[in-house]
Amino acid sequence: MRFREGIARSVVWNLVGLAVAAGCTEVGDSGRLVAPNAAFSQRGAAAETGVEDVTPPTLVSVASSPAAVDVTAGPASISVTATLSDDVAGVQQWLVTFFSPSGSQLIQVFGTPGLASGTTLSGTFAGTSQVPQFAEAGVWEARSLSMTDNAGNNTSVDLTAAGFPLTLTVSPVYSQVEIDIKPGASANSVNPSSRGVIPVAILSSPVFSAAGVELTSVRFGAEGTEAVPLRSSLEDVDGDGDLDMVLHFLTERTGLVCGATTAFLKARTVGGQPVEGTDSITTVGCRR
Ligand SMILES: [Ca+2]
Ligand SMILES: [Ca+2]
Ligand SMILES: [Ca+2]
Repeated sequence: MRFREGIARSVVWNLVGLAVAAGCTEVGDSGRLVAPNAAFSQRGAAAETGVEDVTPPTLVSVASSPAAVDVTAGPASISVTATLSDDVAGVQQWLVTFFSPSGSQLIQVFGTPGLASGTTLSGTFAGTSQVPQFAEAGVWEARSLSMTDNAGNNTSVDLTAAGFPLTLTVSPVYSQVEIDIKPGASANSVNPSSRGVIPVAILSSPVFSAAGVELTSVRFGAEGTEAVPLRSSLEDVDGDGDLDMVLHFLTERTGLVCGATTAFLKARTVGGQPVEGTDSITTVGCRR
């Protein structure tokens, strides 16, 4: 025990020595050093020299890559490289947000600060993020870049106005499947003002089984994003010996308007493969 007492004594001596060196006024009960003068003297130094930072970082340039990703089989990476500068405190963090075509999904790329080269006062910063599988297809857009420095100054820059419009094209690759609007009828007449339903068959083939379509993923209409199926059944509508999937959609939900000549069906298989089919239509019941 004498050995331990020796260590304890030397710790006490070191604490007292540190307290003296730091100009502390007391050693707390817990042994924690209390140094009320330290923060005060730092503030005093800043005030004396007039060093303050009230200006947020500025954007020099920004780019993203790649320009397009395919998320059919899984997520994909996207990276943003930004050249930023700051006057005194240095860049602490920055953020670029990409919005999906509908605006309902977003992907954030940021750095904290993610310095790739240079310094936080003038450097190139990089960040990466993931575009998830099944992300909305189309052209995504980054509207702004926000930056904060170590003093807490924050700003947001409109990227288009700044001359750096960042876009990302997300493209699931659709497999083409054959569909038959109004199976059995060759004139696929659609009355856009009808309150009825439109039957659509997804046809099976030697390499594609319509039974493997994920029912909740099916959409049908002017773009293939509109109506959800009311009901479905498996039957051989084209008499080739394999079962096809017949779905019924409310006409009023399809977005089909007078003069439309094609309609699209989009879906995914239970395995996650996007599929797309199209068939011609003739609109009826329209004013001439
Ligand atoms: Ca600053
Ligand atoms: Ca037909
Ligand atoms: Ca069939």
